[in-house]
Amino acid sequence: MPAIVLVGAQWGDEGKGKVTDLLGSSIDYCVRYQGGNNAGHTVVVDGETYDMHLLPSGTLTPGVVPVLGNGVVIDPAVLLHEIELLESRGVSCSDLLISANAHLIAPYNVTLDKVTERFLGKNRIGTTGRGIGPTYADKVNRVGVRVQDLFDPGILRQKVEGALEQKNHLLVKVYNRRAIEVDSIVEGFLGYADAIRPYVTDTSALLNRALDEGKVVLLEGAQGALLDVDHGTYPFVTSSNPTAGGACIGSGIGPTRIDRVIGVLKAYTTRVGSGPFPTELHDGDGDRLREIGGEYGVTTGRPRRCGWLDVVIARYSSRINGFTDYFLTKLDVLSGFERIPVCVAYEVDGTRHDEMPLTQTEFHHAKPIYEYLDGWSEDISGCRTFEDLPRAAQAYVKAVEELIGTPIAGIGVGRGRDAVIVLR
Ligand code: 2SA
Ligand code: GDP
Ligand code: MG
Repeated sequence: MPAIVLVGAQWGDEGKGKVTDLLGSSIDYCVRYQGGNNAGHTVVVDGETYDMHLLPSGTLTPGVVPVLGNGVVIDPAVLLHEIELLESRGVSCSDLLISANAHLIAPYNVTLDKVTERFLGKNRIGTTGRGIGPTYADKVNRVGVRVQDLFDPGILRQKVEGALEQKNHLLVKVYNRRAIEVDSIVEGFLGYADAIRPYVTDTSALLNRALDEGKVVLLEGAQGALLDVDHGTYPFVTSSNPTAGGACIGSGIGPTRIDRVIGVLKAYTTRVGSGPFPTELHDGDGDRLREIGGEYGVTTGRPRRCGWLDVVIARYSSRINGFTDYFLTKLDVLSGFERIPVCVAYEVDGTRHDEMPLTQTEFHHAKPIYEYLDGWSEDISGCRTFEDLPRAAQAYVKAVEELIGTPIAGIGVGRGRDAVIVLR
């Protein structure tokens, strides 16, 4: 099997870290292709919890080579801290490889992210404040700083000067802040150069070579399809392409290399940050999903907004990603609800929509149309086969599979590595 892409099918936090970890024993490389340390991928191994922010979840599997592709944005301080933290827990990061073309998050971009959000007030995006958006803006604006610039002080200074010329104007004139000094930024970056140099390589060449040799490459998406800057609920999105197409751009492999695209779908829905969310619950059921599901941001600690499963979104996600199969996660969290609503369509100003509405305004006005499925009361965390599940839980899985029209390959029934039912 050549390359596999794994994408969050909703607004992130579907359990991608756990599913990546599950696939760990059958892959050779695990690649992050977009985003940065805004991500929070949790993996629980033998009762030990690892929160991966920048490094791929596959780092935790001995023998898997972790790769940060060209599409990732890297905060060097966070990178080195995460490596140190993992190594102090006995996880080796010595095989890590980093693209020379990945962009670096400069301290001024972290500042700008936070200041812009404050300035936006009630219209804020609800970013993680990690400098992600401004760094991708610099990349597209062609004033970004890349990993390779760390090893060429002359170019590095030139790029930082170019970037700060625009930003200091903004900071001083618009945001009433002090100007940022070129020297301090350049010195700060150069301070990381020696530590980062050993990891840097041409990751596109490496991955293509590995695929030629029959190795298995897993491309691990961060955030989720509905946070995609092109296909998500713009402007309430992240500034990269988590969708499957982004995996090629952000890793430097061609689409013909990919033969499986896994969608990770949570059995209900969550969202962190601002933006429309048709099935959001503002009642005791929402609080219950949050508490039982542990729905708090892995990076920021923010409580996640919770709601029922939305298959309009799942079908949309299947379409834009070309999912071959799904992993349905956190089914155990639904135990104990008498009946479980599933959103099958929207009503927008009196009109039924079976597909995602065309415009942002319509989506903001979308009211869920629910089908109600029977719940179950049993604790299912010990189930390891489909037949172990209570009848109503089996019916829920089958109904979801039918409604989304894509096969479900696995079901998550708990946080641990073994808490899974593999179907195919
Ligand atoms: P940003 O910081 O520019 O990427 O924020 C833009 C939007 O993208 C959302 N976003 C996320 N949504 C879910 N999970 C994410 N990772 C962390 C986690 C989030 C956390 O695993 O819990 O700890 O809060 C993530 N990263 C970005 C963000 O909420 C904005 O809506
Ligand atoms: P990711 O960003 O998609 O990797 O997801 P997060 O790690 O941010 O959030 C998912 C949370 O659910 C983590 O705390 C996981 O340990 C947990 N989790 C993953 N799969 C399951 C599951 O099947 N059941 C339960 N109860 N928890 C799960
Ligand atoms: Mg997460």
